[in-house]
Amino acid sequence: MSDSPVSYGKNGSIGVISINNPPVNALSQKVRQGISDALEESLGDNSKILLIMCKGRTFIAGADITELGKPPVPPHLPDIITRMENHPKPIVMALHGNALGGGLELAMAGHYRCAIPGTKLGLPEVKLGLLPGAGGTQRLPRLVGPENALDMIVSGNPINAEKALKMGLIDHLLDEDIEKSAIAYANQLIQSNSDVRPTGKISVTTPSNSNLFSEYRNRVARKTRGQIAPDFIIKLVELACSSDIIAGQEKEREYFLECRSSPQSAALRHVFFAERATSKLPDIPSDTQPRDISSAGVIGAGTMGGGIAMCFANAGIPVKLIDTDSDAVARGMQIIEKNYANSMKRGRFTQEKVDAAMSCITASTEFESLKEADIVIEAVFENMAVKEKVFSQMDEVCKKGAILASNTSYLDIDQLADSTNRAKDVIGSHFFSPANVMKLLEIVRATRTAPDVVQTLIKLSRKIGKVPVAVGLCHGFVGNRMLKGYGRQAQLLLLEGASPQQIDSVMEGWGLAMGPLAVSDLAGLDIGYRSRRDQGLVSGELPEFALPDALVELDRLGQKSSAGYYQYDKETRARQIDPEVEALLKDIAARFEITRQTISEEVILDRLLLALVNEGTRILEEGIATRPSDIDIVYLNGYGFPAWRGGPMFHADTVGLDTVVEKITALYNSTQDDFWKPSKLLENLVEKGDTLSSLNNK
Ligand code: 3H9
Repeated sequence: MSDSPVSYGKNGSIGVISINNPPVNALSQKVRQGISDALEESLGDNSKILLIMCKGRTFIAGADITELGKPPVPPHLPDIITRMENHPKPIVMALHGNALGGGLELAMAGHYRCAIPGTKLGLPEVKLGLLPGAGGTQRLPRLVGPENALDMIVSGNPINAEKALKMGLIDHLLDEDIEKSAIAYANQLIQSNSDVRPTGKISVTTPSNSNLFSEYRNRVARKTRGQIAPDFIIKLVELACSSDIIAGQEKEREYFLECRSSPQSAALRHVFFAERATSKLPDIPSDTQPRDISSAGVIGAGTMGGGIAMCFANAGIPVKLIDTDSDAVARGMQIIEKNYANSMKRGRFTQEKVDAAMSCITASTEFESLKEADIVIEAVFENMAVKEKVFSQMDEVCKKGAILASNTSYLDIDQLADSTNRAKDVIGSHFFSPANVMKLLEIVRATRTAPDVVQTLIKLSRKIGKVPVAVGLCHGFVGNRMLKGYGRQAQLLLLEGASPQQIDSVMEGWGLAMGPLAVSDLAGLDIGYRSRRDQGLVSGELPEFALPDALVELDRLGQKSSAGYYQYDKETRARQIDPEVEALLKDIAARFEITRQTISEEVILDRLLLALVNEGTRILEEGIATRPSDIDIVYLNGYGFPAWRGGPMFHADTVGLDTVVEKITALYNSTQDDFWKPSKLLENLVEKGDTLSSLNNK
């Protein structure tokens, strides 16, 4: 029996090519070979039409991403696609599930396309740092026009079959029973003597706006900053308007190969697998049954609590939002309503969706109303005594088996578990602000947390649209612990001579969504100030806190008071350099006997990024993170790190660990600062000539 994932057989006059390559029918070498063989075989029989369809849950979801980093093995997809388009018998493509990337490119080379309702069609290559490399940039504009093609390929977002029908990307909507209705459709085409219809021969409609491409480039410039693929895509769609398919595909191939070998694509492919790996924990069997979560409770109706409640409501999970008095609850509900109104204004939500979500949220001042909830998350003031009291109340009220979670950013979950009689049901669920928007959820495993509770949180995260990363217990967990060293370096660089604007611009130029000082201004400088006082630190005593302490004492709390590290325009929130901050910096530097001098871009990048790398590898050493790629996912989804850089750990590999250790050692030698002692893990990896990525396969 052949082990090919592709089979060919006859159904009356129809030659049926059937692909079966679970889980997503990716176009592996074997699949390509199988399709190529089947096309050949069909030439020699009396079939009148060919039908290509897939077994399992989806049509082809694209090229096999695991093959993209390796030397390509024939037959190559673009060659198969050209053969299909030039095939003498009409080819019908029947789609279900997802027709993505190379899958949609293959479909567009067929002569007729049909799909069951709800099928997703898209060219998501840009999300992998690529562009469609098998004719997608040339055929999509021919089928749907250059405007729609630009939107689909530059965003990488799929459209559904219903929209695809309207746009002309498919010809026919099938019934749910794909096999039966696709055969019926193919027979219909035979009866109407439908002929081959090569997509490559269609001329692209001239754009109605003669400035389409330059305007489009400007429109997406901010979003695609630093990435190479989007600009290539725009050029290729423009080329499709003026050249034939052969010339267009030649250029496409050239740009595709450049993207495929770029560090950006390597980084984004790493991210693709890293995101999926976070759900797999080596010490928790994958068949561990999660607990059922049909209802939830959130304690604390502030910004965080409200945002968390919205996450449940958006996923259709009824949630009780609790606070101590009716004013606090009313304020919380008002913030939620305002957030939803903003989402509607931006077109992210419809009125219907908002109504459905709001109907899931019930506000109350009664703790008792939490007694039926399957999970309760506390999001009260960040103070151990306050949280301990809340946990003991939760323990009293909540039903047996309910999960008790804390949204703390720093505190010891073990200590919170001690205030209950159910330590195994206690866990940390660290959302990031704004909780209804930010994708990251750090799931903090305390010493006694039961495995099924961890599994439940992982599954729940995916359900409420979050990317879960399970982490161990330490001050600040993974993200904020790493941020501490990073923030400290930013402060020291300021005293040594850099300006807030310089530091932020360098980091933003490198790809971060916001530089460290702009982020602090956005979050509010008073939060850190209060926490330092709670920890007993004297204001202005340590150089790394002297400036933020001084700013808060001058009532410069950040964006909310229109002044912090910068001055902010009250209307537009645009930031401006503030001479007062420069003067403060001079005074503080003099007080600590630091000579201010010119700081280079390279020094800023090195100090900030290496701080993340050194602390990240200490976190790995201590087993707080499961694998380096989990740390990358934390930084990408919680801290605005650019995905196309792969994350701080991937970046370290890109630089080379020997260079990393050399630079960190030089920083230690010049500062004698213990923070800059290279982590043991880094030293060991360099000694063995290994990479951090080698630790990802856990
Ligand atoms: C391309 O096509 C280039 C061409 O233009 C040019 C050629 C010349 N390859 O996401 P899930 C694995 S580039 C290999 O959890 P879902 C995935 O790792 C490609 N593996 O399921 C996971 O493995 P595991 C363009 C793949 O239902 C398992 O399948 N296409 C691929 O939540 C299940 O995946 C894309 O970028 C692949 N292409 O979502 C589409 N896809 O179980 C990428 C998935 O071991 N794929 N796997 O962790 C997706 O977006 C989602 O997987 C999909 C299903 C929406 C299809």
